[in-house]
Amino acid sequence: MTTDTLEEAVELAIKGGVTVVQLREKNCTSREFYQLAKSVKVITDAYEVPLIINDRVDIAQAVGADGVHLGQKDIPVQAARNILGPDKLVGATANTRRQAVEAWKSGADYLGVGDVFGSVTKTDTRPVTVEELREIRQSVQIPVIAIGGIKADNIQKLQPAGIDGVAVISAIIGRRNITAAAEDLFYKVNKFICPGA
Ligand code: TZP
Ligand code: MG
Repeated sequence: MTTDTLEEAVELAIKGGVTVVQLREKNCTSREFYQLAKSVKVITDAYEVPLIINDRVDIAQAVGADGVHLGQKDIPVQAARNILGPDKLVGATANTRRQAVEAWKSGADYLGVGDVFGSVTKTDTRPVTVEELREIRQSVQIPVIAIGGIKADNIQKLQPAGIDGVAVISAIIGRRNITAAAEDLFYKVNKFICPGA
């Protein structure tokens, strides 16, 4: 990260066009995660950008976030929905067609699918090909967001999958000029992923 705080990085990324922020924290206490979520939410609220909390329904609820993102080892989508209610976003990671259909039928609002290009940020991932991504996209009626090693110079390869968006960490947060990196990706998402959106 090239800023002193995550809050600063989030603000710079939003200025470059990021439309949703997901807060991921794997190495901190619940108290620290809660406090970080609260302070990141001050920024996302100021820019009216939705904030989604990774893994933790309790923290999403405690800070009034817009939703939660759940992996295959987190609590089930339906359980999170029961806690958060119909108006919050419940996203799910799905890397096979079966997982995708199950999450969709359980009431997920969107799917995160990857690792599409080999992430250096998360290494315990399963590779998903562009063809598999396309099959998943065709199997569900909720937005499909690709993740994993996506950068401005490989995003175009996702075009045949017909997906709805991309999620990135290093391609924005790991860059020296966070706003410029987000602007570049935003331009390419609109050109190759969501033309006409
Ligand atoms: N799930 C699959 S890959 C990944 C997650 C959370 C990390 C994405 O990070 P990066 O830096 O954009 O590859
Ligand atoms: Mg998780």
